[in-house]
Amino acid sequence: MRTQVVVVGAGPAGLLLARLLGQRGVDVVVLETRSREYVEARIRAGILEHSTLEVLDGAGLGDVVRRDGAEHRGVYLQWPGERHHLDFVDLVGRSVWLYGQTEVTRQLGLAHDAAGTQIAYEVADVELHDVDGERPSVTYTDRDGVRTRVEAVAVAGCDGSFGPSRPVVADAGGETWERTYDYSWLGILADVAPSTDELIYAWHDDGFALHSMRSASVSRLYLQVPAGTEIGQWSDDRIWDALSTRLGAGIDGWQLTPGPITEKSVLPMRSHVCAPMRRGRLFLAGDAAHIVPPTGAKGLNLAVADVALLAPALADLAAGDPAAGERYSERALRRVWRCTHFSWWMTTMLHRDDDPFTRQLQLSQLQWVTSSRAGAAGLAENYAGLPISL
Ligand code: FAS
Ligand code: PHB
Repeated sequence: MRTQVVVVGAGPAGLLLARLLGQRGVDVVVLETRSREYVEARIRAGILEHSTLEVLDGAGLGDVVRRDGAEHRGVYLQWPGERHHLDFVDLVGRSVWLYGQTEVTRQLGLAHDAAGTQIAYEVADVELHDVDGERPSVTYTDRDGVRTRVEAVAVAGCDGSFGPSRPVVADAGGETWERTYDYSWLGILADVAPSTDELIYAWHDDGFALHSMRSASVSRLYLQVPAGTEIGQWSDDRIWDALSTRLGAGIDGWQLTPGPITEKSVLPMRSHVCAPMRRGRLFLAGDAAHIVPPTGAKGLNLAVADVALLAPALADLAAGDPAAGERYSERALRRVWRCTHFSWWMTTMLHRDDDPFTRQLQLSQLQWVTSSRAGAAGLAENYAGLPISL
């Protein structure tokens, strides 16, 4: 089989890249190990940056986000006794959109249905070949057990942090940076109206907590737990009690309304960057190239930014320009490192640390970004206002 670009992975990066390439008339084959139902049900990110919405507009999905999502002007930062709102629109002229990653993936799937994109779900034994040459190929076993080879002009590694693409780059001398944190997030979905209009990021002596949401009737909340926590150690009551305490029940009479928990999981926290984000005709995008702790709401948005840079480069490569893609890695990594720093900064500022000196630094940072317009604008620019290409 021959095509122009093979996309490995049908998460948001792979599906969006395939969509943008298809719109440019590029032939694409997408390979995915999981079932479509599994991929579309994965509960992950919830916040779309302004620039992400602009990219989704280009993919023909912006209107559904504006219809079904919710525009947020900013977030609350909180520590015991104090809650402060940062208004991103006032600070940097850009808002963010609450719209779940599951919906992004589902809507991309519908767009591919309409376009007739070739997506093979539930494949196995995916292997990449000859990426250093001009005719790379990918072999895989389809769900009927048939071993297949696809030859292409380029391969896009959108297969996340445990897929086959990243090791292919590492094997050629790619550099990796890793930072692990000694805490994780326990996340819940609950069938209860949010107790806040916009997200609350809370610093507390017991640990960090985040009140997010998915709709007017579904809340999404997280709390810091020690790394290695087993979900069974936390009963629903214990979760709600901890969230209520950490999110400041009692501040100006505010209360957290609990409700039925429909999903709970523990998400480990780490930062990881792989450079370069390519090897020959293999190009990495999304979690295949980088992982950020979710405190800065950057994971999904970074994947979108990679794809927005990669799609035109691969289209030019497919059209016969051998130099296309030369600058992709360098351009993408500028934003990757900016978002990696911001995610590390939000994480280390907000999560409980055992060192008393560090706790004073954290509180000083929080007091600064909520009292200084310059400090607030710096956070707002990184959270809501980064352009696709820095
Ligand atoms: P993905 O991991 O989403 O997609 C990669 C795809 O490749 C998967 O479907 C996988 O099945 C497939 N694949 C893997 N190996 C393959 C192979 N050999 N062959 C073919 N396909 C293969 N980000 C936030 O901003 N906020 C959050 O709250 C947040 N929460 C998260 C919670 C969890 C549990 C996880 C794991 C991540 C979370 N993230 C969050 C980050 C997340 O949203 C990612 O940034 C986003 O999914 C990146 O999209 P992709 O790069 O497409 O990677
Ligand atoms: C979410 O809604 O899942 C979410 C929002 C903001 C974050 C992380 C997760 O920083």
